[in-house]
Amino acid sequence: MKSLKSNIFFKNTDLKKNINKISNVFNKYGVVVIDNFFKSSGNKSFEIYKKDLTQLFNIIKKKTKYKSLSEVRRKDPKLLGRIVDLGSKPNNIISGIELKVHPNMLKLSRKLLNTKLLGTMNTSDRLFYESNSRYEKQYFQNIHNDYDYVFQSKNALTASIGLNSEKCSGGVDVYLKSHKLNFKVKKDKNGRPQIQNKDLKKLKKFEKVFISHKCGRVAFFHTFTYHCTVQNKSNNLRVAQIFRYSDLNSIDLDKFSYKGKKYSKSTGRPIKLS
Ligand SMILES: O=C(O)CCC(=O)C(=O)O
Ligand SMILES: [Fe+2]
Repeated sequence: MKSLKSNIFFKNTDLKKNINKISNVFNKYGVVVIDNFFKSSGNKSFEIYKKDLTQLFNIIKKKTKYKSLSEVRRKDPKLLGRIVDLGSKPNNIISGIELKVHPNMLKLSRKLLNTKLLGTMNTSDRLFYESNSRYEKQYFQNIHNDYDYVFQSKNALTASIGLNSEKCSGGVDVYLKSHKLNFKVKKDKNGRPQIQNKDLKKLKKFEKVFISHKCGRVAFFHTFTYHCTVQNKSNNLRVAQIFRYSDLNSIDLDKFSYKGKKYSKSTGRPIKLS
């Protein structure tokens, strides 16, 4: 069978020239990848954010006894986990908001979701620094689609931005056209939605494409597209920032699971947030 892989990769110049094609590919395959996304946009947020991250970690290194982030990860993984993502949803120190609202990100997200009413929900936005250690495994997702994890709309997408400064491996495997599937999930003992073995078999028939987190590359995948992490095997850390966008016209109020929850009389908010 002929590989469909080459169809999903674009260059930043295509954002101007071929935006309709990009959007058709997204609808057809459930994923589209654009290299050097932020280049020549006349907006320096990407470069500035990368510099900010480096400076932040220089400060952290000064405040700890470690010489590099990889060393922090090796010797005190929980510290690094505490510092950036590895669990921080929302990010507690630095959010990358300047990239999330970069004009090209907003414009393309609107185009891909075919909406004028774009939601920029951020409870599951994340920045992560992933090493090759066994420690990482606990954060890995089995094959999943983001809809099962993320608020809030059936017409939504995840944008995953490569921010690596050093050469590394790892990234995501994405199943082309799998956004058309509709599997029912069952929660495992950790409360994570898992797809069933019989559905996994069906999914394996779809072409799987590996997408690395090359610096400046942005992968947009539909919230129903199945994918999973491929671990970084290099000694450098894989750095990626993940943002979610949605079309608020298709907002799914059931996702807020307000039913059956106890609400505070004074604030009107759920007493225990999920
Ligand atoms: O490891 C990755 O880059 C993918 C993470 C992921 O699938 C997610 O956060 O939804
Ligand atoms: Fe995901």
